[in-house]
Amino acid sequence: MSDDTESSGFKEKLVAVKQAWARAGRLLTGSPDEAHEHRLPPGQRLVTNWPVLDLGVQPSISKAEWRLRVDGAVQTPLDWDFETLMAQPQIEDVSDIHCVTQWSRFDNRWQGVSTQHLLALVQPLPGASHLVLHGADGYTTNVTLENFAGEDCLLAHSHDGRPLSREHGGPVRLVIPRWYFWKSAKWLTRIEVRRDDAPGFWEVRGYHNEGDPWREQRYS
Ligand SMILES: Nc1nc2c(c(=O)[nH]1)N[C@H]1C(S)=C(S)[C@@H](COP(=O)(O)O)O[C@H]1N2
Ligand SMILES: [Mo]
Repeated sequence: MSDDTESSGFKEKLVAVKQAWARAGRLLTGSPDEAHEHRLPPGQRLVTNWPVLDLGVQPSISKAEWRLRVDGAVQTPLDWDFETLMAQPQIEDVSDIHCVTQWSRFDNRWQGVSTQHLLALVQPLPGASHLVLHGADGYTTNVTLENFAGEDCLLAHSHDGRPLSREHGGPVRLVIPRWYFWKSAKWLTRIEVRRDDAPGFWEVRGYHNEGDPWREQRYS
């Protein structure tokens, strides 16, 4: 009798472990819909603080000084100051941050200008396929035009209703929530639209060229 109870308890544990493996496997190989039932991507842990990651420099740019240039393979290049950015239609989007160094932060409420609005203004030329995002600290990162144009992507000037702090990339950073956070360039000053791909700072140093947290595209 006691043997039976013990072995059924053991069985339950085994099933639980196998279920966990199956779930983990699904995250890597399943459809995106299945994967997103689980909000924390594989290998990530949840934090409630907000870590700061940079190259050891945090440029200090006032709103009066800030400029954004969009150039390259576009019909209409643009050069914005902060006032012009604020005069554009504004959106708010809530999304999760997933950093390749394995922390995730849920429910970030961003305010700013959608990348779709920006693209509608500059009109990428036929053949334009990739972008390089430039930060004032010399940082660069590459992204496909398609991924940049996601409806949850924005040029953010505020987080949780407050101006973005210098350490987190203020006055303006990019937010591309569906990819590891290294694609979200801080202190954004230039967006270069290209007809070819040009790997950025981390992409040439061993990071994955894409960076989908749900597929654990961390390193190449
Ligand atoms: N300009 C610039 N943008 C950057 C970085 C950087 O060093 N410089 N680091 C990237 C990395 S690796 C991460 S994880 C996030 C960190 O953003 P946070 O400091 O606001 O958490 O910014 C990304 N954008
Ligand atoms: Mo990162």
